[in-house]
Amino acid sequence: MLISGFAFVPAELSTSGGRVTWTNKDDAPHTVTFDDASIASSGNLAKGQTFSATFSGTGTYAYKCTIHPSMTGKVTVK
Ligand SMILES: [Cu+2]
Repeated sequence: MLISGFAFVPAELSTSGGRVTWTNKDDAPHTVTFDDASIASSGNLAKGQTFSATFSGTGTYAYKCTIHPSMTGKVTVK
């Protein structure tokens, strides 16, 4: 998963579970912060930094960048 052009790419990911990793390709810092606060937030990611989250249960997990709240994404675990 990329963070590029002030967007999560792809914005929606479908997966059977496991680990998902985001890499910030922008010069600006971004976060990956889930609505479900039980999933740890990335904190600020500088350019080139990565963040991984592991999903163990099925469901849809919405997230956003807290610095730029118009940046949103979803991970669906089937
Ligand atoms: Cu951002």
